[in-house]
Amino acid sequence: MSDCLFCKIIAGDIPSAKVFEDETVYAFRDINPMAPVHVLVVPKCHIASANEVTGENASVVADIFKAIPKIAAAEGLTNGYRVITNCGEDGCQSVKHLHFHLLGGKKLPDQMG
Ligand code: DGP
Repeated sequence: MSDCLFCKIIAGDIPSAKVFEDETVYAFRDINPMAPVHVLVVPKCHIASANEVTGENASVVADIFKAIPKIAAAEGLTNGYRVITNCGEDGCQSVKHLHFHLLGGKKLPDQMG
């Protein structure tokens, strides 16, 4: 998608601090980190949100969850971490390209806002 921020990051048109890349997955540091480690893990193909995951494109979600333990290990998250995806208006999703926040590096708060 030509007007999608994360598609531009994946294409290299907008710079990012890449931490992982394979055929289907790209991961980079969040510009506004909420934890000592805050990585965004995204599919290279444009999927707008978790609500647009279908039988056709769901394999990339498995690819993302295969990548996450590798990224967590590389980031030294030996004591655990959190994975979050915000979806739609009520989920406060600001970028309309499916992404998973990988957060860790400290004990995270146990309640949701
Ligand atoms: P969400 O609110 O779940 O849609 O999260 C979007 C995240 O994307 C938010 O934590 C900030 C991050 N973000 C927004 N613009 C950029 C950018 O240009 N570069 C990077 N690295 N992260 C960005």
